[in-house]
Amino acid sequence: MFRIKTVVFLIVIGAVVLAACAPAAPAAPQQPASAQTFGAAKCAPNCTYKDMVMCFPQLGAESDWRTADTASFKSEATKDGFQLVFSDAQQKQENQISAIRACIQQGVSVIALPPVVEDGWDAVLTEAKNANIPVIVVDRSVSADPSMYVSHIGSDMELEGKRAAAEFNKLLPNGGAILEVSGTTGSGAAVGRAKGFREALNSNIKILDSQTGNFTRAEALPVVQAFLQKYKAGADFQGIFFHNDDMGIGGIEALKAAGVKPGDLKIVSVDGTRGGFQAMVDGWFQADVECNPLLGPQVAEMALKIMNGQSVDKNVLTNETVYYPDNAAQLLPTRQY
Ligand code: GYE
Repeated sequence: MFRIKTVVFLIVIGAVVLAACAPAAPAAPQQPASAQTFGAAKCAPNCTYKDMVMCFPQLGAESDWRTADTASFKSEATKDGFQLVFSDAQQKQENQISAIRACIQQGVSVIALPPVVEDGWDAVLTEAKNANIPVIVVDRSVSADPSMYVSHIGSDMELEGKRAAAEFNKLLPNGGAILEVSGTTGSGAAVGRAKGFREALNSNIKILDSQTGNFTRAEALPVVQAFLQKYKAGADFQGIFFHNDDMGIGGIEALKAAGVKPGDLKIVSVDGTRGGFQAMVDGWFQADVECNPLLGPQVAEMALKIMNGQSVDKNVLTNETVYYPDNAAQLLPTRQY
């Protein structure tokens, strides 16, 4: 009897002690700073495109993808009737930052930022936020805290890398070695594609070497030339992964000059531009992972919503696919970029 009482007593004491030590129930979660309130313009909720001045500090003109992206924003501005403050940063972050500062001075309604690299945006994003100017990060990502911008619209770069790897897994079922010509160092596109690619590549396929071609034809050509001097095509490596079509096209020039023939190597690229389709028709690319540059309409629509104080999604991913040589000739005339 005494024993049972002692046990009950101990259990009760134990429960009291446990309750006292348990962490306090969490306070009701704070409402995250949302797009609903941040960035709403004075004209809200009746803003129209006539009220919109969109700053678009384009990162450069390095590729056909970029040219199509720029055209998409410019034609959308004309169609909708908003003002686009366009600049070309020539792949230099400091140029993008000064363009953004000029836009803040000017008092634009929204900034659509395609960041050349991921890091180093905190200061200027804070300046935009303090000026109550909403920022939509477009295309590539930033490493800054998501509270620093309203939304991101662009491709899933990691998924693109995974898709490219899946193609090599099919093209080299017994394994082998490949080379990688990557995009701009530190850019969300290159970082994401490289990461996804490594995650999904079969372990019997080795990445022999990887160098940046900065997303341009001109810089990829010498990269492939140097590869061909160092490694024997076919024997030392069986394929090349290009992070975009322009670099693939530059690389093909180097391959041709070295006597490599279409089909000698397995080549997979990213973007799905007309140039990439032509490379599939010509037998050079075995697959082209789509990356859609036509972001103008989506970004404009979101910008107007933000101005009107409406809520928007934090991350909007573009729907994309993979293209193959078998119907490339048929699709080529329908390609918009
Ligand atoms: O793939 C490449 C361009 O950021 C998704 O940048 C974009 C990439 C695209 O130069 O062609």
